[in-house]
Parts: sequence; structure tokens; C-alpha cells
Amino acid sequence: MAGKFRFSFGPWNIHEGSDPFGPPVRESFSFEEKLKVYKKLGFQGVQLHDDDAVPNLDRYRVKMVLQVARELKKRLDDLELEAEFIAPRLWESPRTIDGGYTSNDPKERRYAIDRSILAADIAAALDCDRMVLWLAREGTYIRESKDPVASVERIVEACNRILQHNKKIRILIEPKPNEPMDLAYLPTIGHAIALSYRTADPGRVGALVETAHALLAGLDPSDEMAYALYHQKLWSVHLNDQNGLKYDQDKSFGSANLRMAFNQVRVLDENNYGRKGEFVGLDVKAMRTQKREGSAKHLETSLAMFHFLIEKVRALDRKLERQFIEARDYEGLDAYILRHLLGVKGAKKGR
Ligand code: 3MF
Ligand code: MG
Repeated sequence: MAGKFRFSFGPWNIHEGSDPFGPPVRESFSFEEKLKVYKKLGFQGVQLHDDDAVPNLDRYRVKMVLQVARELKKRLDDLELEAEFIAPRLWESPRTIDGGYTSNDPKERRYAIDRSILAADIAAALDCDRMVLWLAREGTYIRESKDPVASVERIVEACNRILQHNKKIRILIEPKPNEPMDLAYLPTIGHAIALSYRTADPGRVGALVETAHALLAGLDPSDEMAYALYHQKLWSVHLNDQNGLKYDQDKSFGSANLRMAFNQVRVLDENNYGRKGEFVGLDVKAMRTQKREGSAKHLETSLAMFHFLIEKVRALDRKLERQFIEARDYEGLDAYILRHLLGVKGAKKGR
């Protein structure tokens, strides 16, 4: 049943509409108001950056940071919500301008690792065993500025430090090929998974596939998911959409390419994704044009799309599909899939 899935999003998915060329256009919602949206829309998981859990954490002592995290845990328990993951936000600090783990400045590298270790403690306070690493600035603007081999080694070392510090934490690498950097060191799931095997505890290093990030790398998101599923390392997803190779759009799931969305839902459903507690995560942004009162519509639409597509996946005539494959009639199969997705009457007759 579709009901077996649990869904999550991040508080940053309800946002003020700013973009690189314009300021916010909507008044903020408080974190508390956002938590109500989770309940209202039927989400169970809250994706959190370290400073979503503990705002301004750099200003406080560790004891205070962990106290705030424990208070959040109580609030989430009250609402029957779960922290899906903690992600150290390593890309906004003035101390990570040149990157975190791969900065050329050893002091900045140390800050990035210390902050990640603190994020692992925050995760523990929230009874959460997942840490997402979106390695935003671990890359270059110009190829000559960093040592690429040393950089990969530094990322492995950073993972090892986190794994060593918190024996329960699992690291989910969220690759993205570009933005904010020109070239990222871990652009695809293949890179993330290869790196996981070089860490001190490969069983605790896996991946998160984001639709838009795969598309920005010119890859098929469902195949990226399948690759991680084969390695038993698909521990989360960020479903959204992306209209070609341009800025990272985080459109509503399925809004640019319905068929690709169908194939993502299919690969998750057919491979029992979610059975071990994995969340179906969204990472979607409302358009800048959206008015404040409709700030969560894109979340609603994306969730509904997942449910519509689950129905489509399960209603697919597998026998007919097999016949097309056996006859090597992929044109016939193509026509059937399109008709099926469109809900054309007599879809099965599309031979
Ligand atoms: C950027 C992203 C990020 C990550 C988030 C979790 C802000 O393209 O996708 O969203 O998902 O930081 O680590
Ligand atoms: Mg994401």
C-alpha cells in the first residue's frame, strides 16, 4: 500500500521567495508554524540542518546547544514527528568561504569537522541516526585552486572523524555536480558510493539521491536511485523536478517530467524502499510568484503526485509489458507507457 511510505521535508522548503537577483517577497513563517504544516499535510519526518534544530548554534556553548536540541526533541515527540536527519550547514559561515573539509586553510577545515561533530551530537540528542552531507562548497571555481586528490582524501577523513565520534551515526552523502561551485568533488551517486567504501566503516556511509541534482549531472534520477539501491545505500531521497540544465530549480515533484517521476516512484516501490524506515523526502521550493498563504501548495502537490504515481505504477500491466519486451517491441512499450500515464482509454491496445 502507498500508506507504507513515510514522508519528510525541510523547514527551508517553506521559504520567503528570495533568489540571487531579488530579496524575500513573503513574510517568514516561524518554525513552530511550519511544524503545524507537517501535521496538516500528513508528513511524518522533519529534515533539519544543525542550525534549523539549534538556531545560531555558533554563538553558544556545547551544553546550551544540546539543551536546545533536547527541547526540540520533546516538541517533535509531542507532535508525533521525527527528525529524519541532521545536516551540518557548512556553506553559510564566513569560515567556510573556500569550502569546509576541502578548504585550503587548515583552521577552516578544523572548523568544518568540529561543526560536523557537533551536528552528530545534536543528532544524538534528537535520537536521530542519520547525517546528510550536502557538500556544497567542496569543489572549485577554478580547477587550479585546490589539490583534487588531497580533497577527496580530506572528505574521507572528515567522514571518518564523524563516524569515530558517534558510533551510531550513518552518513548520507547528497551529491550535486555544481551550484554553488562550478565543479563539485562528489557530483554523482557513483562518486558518493565509491567514496563510502574507502571510509573506516562503509556500512555506515550511504547516499541520498535528489532528482534535480541527478538531472543537473545529465543523469536519470531513477537510475541513480537504482544504483544506490543495488549497493543497499539508498537511505533517503529528495524528490523534486528540474527543467533541464539551468540553475537548481527544486520544482514540485513531477512538474517538469512526469514520466521520469513515474520511473522514480517505480524504482522505489519495486525495491521495497522504505522497508527499513527510509523516508520519502521532498526538497521543493514554491515559485517566487506565490503569495504567502499558498506557501505550502508545492509540498501538497508533490505529495499528491507521489500518491497518483504509486497508483500508476501498481496499475501497470506487467504481463503486457513483458510481452513487449520479449518481442523487442520497445516502440509498442513506449506507446503503452505513454497511454497508461495519460489514462487514455484502452491504453493496453496501443500496439
Ligand atoms: C541544495 C540542497 C540542500 C540539501 C540540504 C540537506 C538546501 O541543492 O539540496 O538543500 O538538500 O542542505 O542537506
Ligand atoms: Mg536536497
